[in-house]
Amino acid sequence: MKIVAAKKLLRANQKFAVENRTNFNAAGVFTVNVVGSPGAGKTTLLEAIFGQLDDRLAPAVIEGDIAGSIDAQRIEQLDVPVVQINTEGACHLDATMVAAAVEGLKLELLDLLVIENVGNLVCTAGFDLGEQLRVVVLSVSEGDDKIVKYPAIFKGSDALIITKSDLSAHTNFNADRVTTDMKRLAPDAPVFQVAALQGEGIPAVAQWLINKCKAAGPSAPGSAGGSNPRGMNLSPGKAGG
Ligand SMILES: Nc1nc2c(ncn2[C@@H]2O[C@H](COP(=O)(O)OP(=O)(O)OP(=O)(O)O)[C@@H](O)[C@H]2O)c(=O)[nH]1
Ligand SMILES: [Mg+2]
Repeated sequence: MKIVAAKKLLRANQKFAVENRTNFNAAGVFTVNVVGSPGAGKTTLLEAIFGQLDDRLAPAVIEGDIAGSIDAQRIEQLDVPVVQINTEGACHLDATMVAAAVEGLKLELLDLLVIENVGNLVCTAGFDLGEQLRVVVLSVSEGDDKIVKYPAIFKGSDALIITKSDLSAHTNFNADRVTTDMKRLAPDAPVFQVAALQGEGIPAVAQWLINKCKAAGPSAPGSAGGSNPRGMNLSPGKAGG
């Protein structure tokens, strides 16, 4: 019987993640890994953001789901290029899946590539996909104790987006507690609150993303950087969270 240690798998993933990041950098594409529980509101958030980007960024999406293409169809309706990955049981994307999906996109035409990971607060924490940013989504109906109970995914994220704030009054969710817990684990990560269906809080998130794209390198968002490298940080980033 052959036993492959988890550490070896993570090391192999890291190699592909570094390659992905190098490719994204060379193509001038800023890449964001969106993680969160099933149903936290990840796709709805993307729909709302894309609705407010106008022509300021040229986006594309990789959708990760265990099965089906419901989310990819939603993104396609916005005329945003999208590739669906079906993990067929795996509870997270890995860097090789992303590398395969990227073959279905014209990276050189893009400014922003959003990867919506499989809905999961645990498995997704350990796998660097080659992204420049990881954003974690937490909806108010999930409870305000999640940062304490699932610290790795929050600690390894560059921003927290609290979703479904329109439902707050119907829950005992304490946004101050969540913000304090997040600041303890990831002091530099901004915390946003949105009600994506209503569009509330979305302009701030969209502007933050645009600023991050701009700060990543010399290619102006909207100009789809071509072969101009953005000079992004090629360090291994978020693995092993
Ligand atoms: N009230 C309210 N409902 C929301 C909001 N955002 C999302 N929802 C609802 O929450 C449900 C799940 O939203 P999705 O965006 O599909 O969630 P997801 O995180 O992409 O789900 P998976 O991809 O399956 O993990 C849908 O019924 C949405 O309409 C919001 O801001 N307010
Ligand atoms: Mg989704």
